[in-house]
Amino acid sequence: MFERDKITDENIKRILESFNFEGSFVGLAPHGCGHINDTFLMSFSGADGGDIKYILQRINGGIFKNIPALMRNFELVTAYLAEKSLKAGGNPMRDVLTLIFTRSGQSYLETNGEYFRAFVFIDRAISYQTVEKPEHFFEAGIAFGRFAALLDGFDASLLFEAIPNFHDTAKRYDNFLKALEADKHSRAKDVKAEIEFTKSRRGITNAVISLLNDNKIPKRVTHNDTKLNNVMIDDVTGKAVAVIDLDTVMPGSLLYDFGDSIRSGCNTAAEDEKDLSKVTFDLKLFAAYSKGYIKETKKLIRAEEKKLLAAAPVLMTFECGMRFLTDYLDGDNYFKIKYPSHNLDRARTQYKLVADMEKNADKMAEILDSAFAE
Ligand code: ADP
Ligand code: GN1
Ligand code: MG
Repeated sequence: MFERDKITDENIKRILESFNFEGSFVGLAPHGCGHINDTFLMSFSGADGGDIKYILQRINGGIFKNIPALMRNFELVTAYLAEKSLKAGGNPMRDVLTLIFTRSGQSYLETNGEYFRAFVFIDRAISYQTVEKPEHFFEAGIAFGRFAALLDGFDASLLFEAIPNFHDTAKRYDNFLKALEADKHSRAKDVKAEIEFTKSRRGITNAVISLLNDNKIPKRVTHNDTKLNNVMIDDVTGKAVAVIDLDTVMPGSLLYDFGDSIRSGCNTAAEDEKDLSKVTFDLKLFAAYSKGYIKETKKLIRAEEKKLLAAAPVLMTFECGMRFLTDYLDGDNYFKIKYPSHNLDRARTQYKLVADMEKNADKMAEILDSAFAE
């Protein structure tokens, strides 16, 4: 097994030989705070002495079972978005995640059982872990809303389902029950309150998936992982530059994307904050994101989706908390952790947010109404 923040010298050699990088290699270091892949910043020195940077990722082969098909999704979606950007007079190398291909024309490299891909580094931009300025979150709303609108014309049937049933909250609930039943690490006794909390919300798990399966709300091409740190914000202008982390772009509901952004961005503390008194749901941030997202998607959203927009954040936050709790019970096989109770701390923040959102349901609906009225 590899250590997650290291790449063997042999693989580094293969990577440098294989990908079409410019300049001479200077070094590489772990980068970012993603929970799934191993991400590194690579530095090169250009012929003129200038710095050239790339992002290198070791794709999580434990989670993504068919990496060639996943990368085909990446190629299709990024090419589609780059064309749209060009047509609109944009700069696709900056506003779309841009793959670096290998010298033999592949979008990834397999070596010694590990899979790597490389991207143009989006420079002079930050992916925030928590919202520092409400304007940034408004911009995140614009970026994810525009992403939905741009992909409205994309043929969803071309996409491979990288993680089946990803936002099927009812199936996630069944997985939670299985992990609880197995209780492989005898952790259930220490998380009785969280187990109760989960069971008491069983009734909401079908809210979106049943409508999607019955074709009562549209299946769209969605991002499915719209957390705040999956959008890059320009250092100078504060505007959103690009939506990144396209592993889970799959057919889904727009409600998932809206809900997951709210889950991650409206928290007044970090996702793994231990002091729950710091974790609250921020309605002003909810208003900022909603304004941006609805501005871009107003023409797209159908009445049946609109009705569920206020409930989507609760569902997605509950689902995410339940996934963290399930992984904790299961022995932490899915999300990267830094210490043994990390997933439990994450689950607790999510459940605190769920409780807070439930109390604010009416206000959330009012805010959405005014965003639609603008
Ligand atoms: P994960 O699936 O593990 O979340 P991501 O693709 O989101 O992986 O990448 C992890 C982090 O790396 C991002 O949150 C961002 O900070 C950084 N990152 C990823 N791609 C780029 C890029 N092309 N340019 C600059 N930073 C990037
Ligand atoms: C993971 O990959 P990352 O860190 O952007 C996860 C999301 C969760 C999120 C919780 C493929 O997102 O579904 O909502 O952690 N991604 C995957 O922070 O499972
Ligand atoms: Mg990410």
